Amino acid sequence: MNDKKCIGCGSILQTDNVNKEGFVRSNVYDKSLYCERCFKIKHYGEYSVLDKKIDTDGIIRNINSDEYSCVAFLIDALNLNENLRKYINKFRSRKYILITKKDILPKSLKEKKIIEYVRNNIFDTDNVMCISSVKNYNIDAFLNKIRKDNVRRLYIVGFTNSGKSTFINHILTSNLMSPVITTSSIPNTTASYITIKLDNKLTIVDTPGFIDKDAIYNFIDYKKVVKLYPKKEIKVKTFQVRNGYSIVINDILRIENISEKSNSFSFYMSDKLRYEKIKAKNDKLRILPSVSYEITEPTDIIINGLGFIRITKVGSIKIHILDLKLVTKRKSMI
Ligand SMILES: Nc1nc2c(ncn2[C@@H]2O[C@H](COP(=O)(O)OP(=O)(O)OP(=O)(O)O)[C@@H](O)[C@H]2O)c(=O)[nH]1
Ligand SMILES: [Mg+2]
Repeated sequence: MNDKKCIGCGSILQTDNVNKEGFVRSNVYDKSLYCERCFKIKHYGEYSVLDKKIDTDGIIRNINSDEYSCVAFLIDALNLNENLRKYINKFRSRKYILITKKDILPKSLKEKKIIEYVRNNIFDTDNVMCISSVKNYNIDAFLNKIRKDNVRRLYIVGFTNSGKSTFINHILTSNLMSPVITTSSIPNTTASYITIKLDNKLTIVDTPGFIDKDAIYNFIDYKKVVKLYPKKEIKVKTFQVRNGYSIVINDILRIENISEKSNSFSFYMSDKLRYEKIKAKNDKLRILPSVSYEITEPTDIIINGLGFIRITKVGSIKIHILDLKLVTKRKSMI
C-alpha cells in the first residue's frame, strides 16, 4: 500500500486495523481524503482518543535537524506556567511564542501583562504575541512578521489542544485555501506532520501536540474535560472566604482559607464548573492530597488545563486536589 495521508490528521491511511491511526474501510480507501476518526470528528463530533504515543523528543529532534526551520510555540492562555520554559528551550531554531485563545480571557487580563510574564518567566524574546483564531486577532500581524523575517518553514508546535490546527486552518482560509485540518477539544487530534505550502516562500507544518502529564485531562475523563473548558469569554467568579471556609469545585479541588483574616478567591475558569462554599466541618474532598501556600503578594494558583485562581490578600491557603502535579503558582498577572 502506498502512503496516502489523511488530510485531517496527517496519519498514513490504512485498512488493516480499526483501532490504529489512519484507518479507513477498504471499500472507501480510494476516494477517502480523511481517516475514519477524522471523518467522525468532523461530521458527528464523535470523540475517540487516538491510540498513539506522541514522540515529543523525536519531533523536537526532527525540527532541530531541519536547517530552514523556525518554530511557533503555541501556548493556551489558560495554561501559562513556568514549566513551559524547559520545552521551549529544547528548540534550537528561531522561536515565536504565540499565546492562543485570547478571546476567552476576561478584559481585566491585559495583553501587556501576559507578554511581560512570558518574557520574564518563560522565554525572553521580542517575538511574543497573543492571538485568537476564533476572533481573527493578530493572525495577519503574525504572518506579516514571519514573512518580513524571511521564515521559509514554520513548524507549529506546542501542547495538545493549544489550538495549533485551528490556527493553521485560519491561515489557510485567509490564503483562500480550504481549512481541511481536523480540530477538536479532545487531546491528540493531530497524529502526524501536516505540511502545507502556502506559496513559494512559506511552508507551514502542523505537528502532533505534546502530552502534558500534569494536565487535568490525565486525571479525569476526556469527555468531562471537554465540558469543563471555557468556550467563550470567562466571567470571573469571586468569593469572599472567611477563615475555615472553602470553595469546592466539582470533584476536582477544594481550596480553603486557613488564615485568620478573610481572603478573596477569584476563579478564572469555566462557568460550567460547580462552585460550592462550605464550612470547615464539612469534609468534602479532604481525602485528596493537599498542599499549603503562604500568600505574600497577589498570586495566581494555576490548575493545569482548567484555568487559575487569583488570590489577592496576604494569608495562608490549603488546596486539596486530584493530583498535586496539577497545581503551580505565579505572581498574579492581573
Ligand atoms: N476560544 C477559542 N478556542 C480555540 C481557539 N483556537 C482553538 N480553539 C479550540 O481549542 C481546541 C483545540 O484546538 P486544536 O486546533 O484541535 O488544537 P491542537 O493544538 O491542534 O491540538 P492537537 O492536534 O491535539 O495537538 C478546539 O476545541 C478549538 O476549537 C481560539 O482562538 N479561541
Ligand atoms: Mg492539531
